[in-house]
Amino acid sequence: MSRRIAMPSDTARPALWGGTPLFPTPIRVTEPTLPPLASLLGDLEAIWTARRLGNDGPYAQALAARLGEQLGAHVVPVASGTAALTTALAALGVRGEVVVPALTFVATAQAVLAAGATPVLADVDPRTGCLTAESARAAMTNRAEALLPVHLFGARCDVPGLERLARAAGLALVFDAAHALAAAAPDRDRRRPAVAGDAEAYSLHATKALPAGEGGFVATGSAALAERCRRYARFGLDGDGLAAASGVNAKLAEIPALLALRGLPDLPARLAHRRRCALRYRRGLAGVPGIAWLPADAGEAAGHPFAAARIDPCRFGLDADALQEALAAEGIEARRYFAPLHRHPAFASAARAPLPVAEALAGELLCLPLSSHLPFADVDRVVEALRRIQAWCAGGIGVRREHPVAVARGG
Ligand code: T4K
Repeated sequence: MSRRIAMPSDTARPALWGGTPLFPTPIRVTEPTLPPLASLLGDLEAIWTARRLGNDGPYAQALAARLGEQLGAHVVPVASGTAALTTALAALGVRGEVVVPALTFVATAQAVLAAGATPVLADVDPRTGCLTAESARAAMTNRAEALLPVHLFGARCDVPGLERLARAAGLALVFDAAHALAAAAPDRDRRRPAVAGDAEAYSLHATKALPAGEGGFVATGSAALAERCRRYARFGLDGDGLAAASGVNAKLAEIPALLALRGLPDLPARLAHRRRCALRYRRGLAGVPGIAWLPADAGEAAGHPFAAARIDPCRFGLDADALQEALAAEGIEARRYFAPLHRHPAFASAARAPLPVAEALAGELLCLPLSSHLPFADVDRVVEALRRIQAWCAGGIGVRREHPVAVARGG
């Protein structure tokens, strides 16, 4: 007697294998949340009337003042997060080696080069993906002049440990806080620690929780360093109009400054929404084999800039690349943030030793859609997509035959 084989229903069939896409209109991995257009008209009119578009105009100044109050720091607005990093390093006079975590966006290392210094790569913590004092020490030589840790995906680095190391070794310490905008939200209870290290560099890119389009800022506890940052970002010019030091044009223009300024009151609500979405993903996918998260503990990811899933190919049934493709077929954009820095030809020689943790994490990471206004229903549909893809692959339903990139299970 022949055995009957149960055929999966069409709703169980992922789109890549012929099912109906769960998002007929594709969704992006992220998109900016903007203030209502009507609420900006008065400001736009003021800018039009004054014809003041840049050069430390009133909106850039107001943004710096407001952020400064909220961070309890001196704030220098600049043209991008990358410019914020370069500005901080250049203003600190860093020209030698800078220890950078291998797992970050390429901007972190590019900013070091732009400052005229040399990035040296260090491995990262497996639970957070961040640089640790130990991994930094292992990458340091006597040419080291600075540490440049990244609060990756909003997970705060071990700030006290890195500050101790920097102090003991006489190094400058700049934090890449592009993913850590949560620190810029108002802190009514004054529980937030002071600016870490010598300076923190933030991004106001369109993909961030406080989007200006392009923009960023340096936050520092030192008035003198803030002044050197301002000068560097303004062609090196001093008040007398003469260049006293090297510099670039990295000033923040007025319209991006306006967008960030008017978005600032909404920042706490945006961060809270991102956190709720991130927790919904974690809850919705709990128990699905082969899915973990970075940082491992949701509580560590202040502000949840990304929903960074880790895909174990053997347990999930697909690797992160193949899953990205399967999600794209569902109409879901997911991103492989980040290729480790030493995989970029420009930084291949910046690795002095193997970087096994960064390498392993980068091989698994896949960022799922997340924005400050993503509907919960969309989170739930992404969860459904992941569940049906995993169930399909776990069932081994023709995966290996029909999809060449699927991996063998159990290995
Ligand atoms: N340090 C770290 C750790 C960083 O992650 C970054 C930047 C920096 C430093 C440097 O900060 P910035 O100099 O950029 O301020 C994006 C961003 O360009 C970049 O800011 C971000 N990190 C990086 C992780 O991602 P792409 O090339 O992936 O962006 P793109 O254009 O593919 O857009 C991603 C998604 O967002 C797409 O679905 C489209 C959507 N999008 C994008 C833009 C620009 C919108 O909906 N609207 C938009 O205006 O780099």
